Amino acid sequence: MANVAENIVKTLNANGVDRVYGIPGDSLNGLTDALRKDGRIRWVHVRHEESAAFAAAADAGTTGDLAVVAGSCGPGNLHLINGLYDAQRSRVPVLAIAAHIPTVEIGTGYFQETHPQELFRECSVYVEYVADPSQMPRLMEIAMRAAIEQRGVAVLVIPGDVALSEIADDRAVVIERTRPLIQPSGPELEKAATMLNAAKKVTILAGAGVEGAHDEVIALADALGAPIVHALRGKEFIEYDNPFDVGMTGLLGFASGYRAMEAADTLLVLGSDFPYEQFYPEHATTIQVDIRGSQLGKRHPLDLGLVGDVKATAEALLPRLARKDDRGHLDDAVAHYLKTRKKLDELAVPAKGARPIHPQYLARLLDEYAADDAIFTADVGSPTVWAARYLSMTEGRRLIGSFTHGSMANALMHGIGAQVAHPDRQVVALAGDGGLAMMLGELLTLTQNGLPVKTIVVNNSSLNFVELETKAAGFVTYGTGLDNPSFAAIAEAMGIFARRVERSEDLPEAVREVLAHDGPALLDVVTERQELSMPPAIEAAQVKGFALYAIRTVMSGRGDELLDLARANWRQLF
Ligand SMILES: Cc1cc2nc3c(=O)[nH]c(=O)nc-3n(C[C@H](O)[C@H](O)[C@H](O)COP(=O)(O)OP(=O)(O)OC[C@H]3O[C@@H](n4cnc5c(N)ncnc54)[C@H](O)[C@@H]3O)c2cc1C
Ligand SMILES: Cc1ncc(C[n+]2csc(CCOP(=O)(O)OP(=O)(O)O)c2C)c(N)n1
Ligand SMILES: [Mg+2]
Repeated sequence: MANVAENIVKTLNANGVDRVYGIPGDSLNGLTDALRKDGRIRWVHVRHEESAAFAAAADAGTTGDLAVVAGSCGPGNLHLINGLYDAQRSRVPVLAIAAHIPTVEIGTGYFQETHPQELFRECSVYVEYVADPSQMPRLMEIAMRAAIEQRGVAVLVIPGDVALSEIADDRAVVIERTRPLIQPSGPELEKAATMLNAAKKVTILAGAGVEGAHDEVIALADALGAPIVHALRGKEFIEYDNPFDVGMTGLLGFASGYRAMEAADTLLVLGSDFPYEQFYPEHATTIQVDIRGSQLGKRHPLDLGLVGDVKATAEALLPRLARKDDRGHLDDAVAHYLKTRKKLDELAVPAKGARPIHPQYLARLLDEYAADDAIFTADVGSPTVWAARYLSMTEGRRLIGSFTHGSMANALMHGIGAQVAHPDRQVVALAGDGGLAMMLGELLTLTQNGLPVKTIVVNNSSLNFVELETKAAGFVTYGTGLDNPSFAAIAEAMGIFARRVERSEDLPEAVREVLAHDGPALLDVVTERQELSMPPAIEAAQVKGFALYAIRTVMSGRGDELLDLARANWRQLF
């Protein structure tokens, strides 16, 4: 007779899951032994369970399929939590097997005891404790279905002894994702069409929900004469081959993205949960389309909310729209975008002489030399800024980040999952020096599992993004400096091909070499610490903040730093 763990492995096999991320432990013995005996599923051995969960998030995010992680009892599965939050908030399907202490010890304060159902509650769509083998395989099926249908994390909490118990029903059910056609009703579509037809200046805000609807959204923009602004998670799906593209909005966005929304009399939000209220236009009529009704009007008051899949809704809406012949709004927005783009590109140039390298230049070179179907991951911090502004998407490229959960150190861990899921594609992890150091041991995961991830370190000797936020808020920076070793030397000691670059003139060759290397490779780039990532429209509060920062810096005797800041950024300020 099979035991519970063997049935789990059988079910995973039946569902085409051929890899599990994790670290073993005695409470997981049932599962790891079942995997060993079966032999068909790859155990992706990481060095920190957090990495297993982030890797699974990127795996699921780039394939659309269920990814699986496992952690041992107590601290083992507790380490999964941050990565599971990331997966949950990015809405990707992940199943976590959280092993638990022996059933007889639960509630006694036993060694490694936690209460996983409570711990995982907030970062999951489903979490259940398997108290008895008779609950399986039903709970396994429910958990998988919940993760797949609700696009989120499902957690099964299984004591080691239950995993080793005989199962009465050794079935293996295949769970396929349903693909319903969801679109607004006829009268709702009519209402939307009437509003859009009456509008003079329509702008589209496109988010991650436009995945798979590229051509339909472009057709909509064409009919409406509407510029397309994107939210960060929409970038990878709508920026490419898009004559209506006017860039991103938000603090890290483009001036043109902000302005195209400001100038609109009607804003059409398609599959976006763009969170920053102050960037929505104050007076425009707002129409939002989202596949989940509960998302409607969450960020900004609506004039019309529609539940629908973007692709199906756009298709249904198109025949109801009268083509707008007045292209003034669109032409203005596109012209402004080209101007903004040019200004940003002017910053992506080599630094003079021995001055530290501009991170924009590094990002531009990566964009130029990376494969047409590269998967980029970017750390939370300034790497997110450079990725958003300088990595151009193609139909084949992907951009993965911890964009909604916002956790540091994600790039390498996401890179691991992206590379496992796509062994033949180029995976480029744009890491911060703070982020890389936080999960440095994960470089060993690359060597141990033979993953050719290219890790690019934006080495600015600081928690740079926090420095900028601090300055903008009018505080003197504190606790943000990083004393770094050579990351290239560390990588080499770990068996990774590495280069360190301190001068702009050496960068192009090094980028090419690292990207072309057949195996894991790391590029340690010493970049300008004082680089500014200016918001598209600086609010009065921020100007005041910078002024305040200047005063406080001088008063605290750090005027030299202020001079450095000015020297590094005169290009942007004047
Ligand atoms: C340091 C940092 C700075 C950031 N700065 C910015 C910034 O300046 N600008 C910016 O834009 N973002 C920024 N972000 C990211 C930001 O936090 C949000 O994650 C992002 O704006 C959300 O993008 P989105 O709306 O495309 O995706 P999501 O938040 O994932 O929203 C997608 C929406 O689409 C819906 N949906 C899914 N599928 C469909 C479908 N088929 N049809 C219809 N609807 C569907 C979902 O229900 C959801 O409501 C930053 C993040 C970090 C870490
Ligand atoms: C786990 C975690 N801790 C702290 C933060 C706050 N935070 C956001 S960005 C950042 C700095 C990132 O530094 P680094 O990786 O060096 O990137 P940089 O901005 O310097 O390029 C910090 C501390 C966070 N987002 N996540
Ligand atoms: Mg840094």
